[in-house]
Amino acid sequence: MKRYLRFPAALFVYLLVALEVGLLWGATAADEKPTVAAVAIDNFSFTPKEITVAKGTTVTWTNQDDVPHTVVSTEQKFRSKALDTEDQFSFTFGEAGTYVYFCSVHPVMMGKVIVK
Ligand SMILES: [Cu+2]
Repeated sequence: MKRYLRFPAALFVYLLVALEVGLLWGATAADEKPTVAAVAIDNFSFTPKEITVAKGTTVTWTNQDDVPHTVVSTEQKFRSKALDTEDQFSFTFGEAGTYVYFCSVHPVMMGKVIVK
């Protein structure tokens, strides 16, 4: 008799785990808005050059070049220090809008963050 009980018990545990995983997945899927975004600085350009994020998102720039770069808002909303290789700069966008920025060392380098 004991032998027959073992299977349903194992199945029950299995179903519980499956249900829990399902709930976790559901919660992740429902949480549509990412709160972090990344922009790489590589080969004298921002990648992606233009990024659209939800309000409240923190964008992090990482300098992957061998030369220093900066991340400076044209409207002075944010300004990084000179970023050496692998240095990072983060800014949290709390308000909707279009934020154009450039590298003050190489002003031809431009990027845009669109916050919705
Ligand atoms: Cu630069």
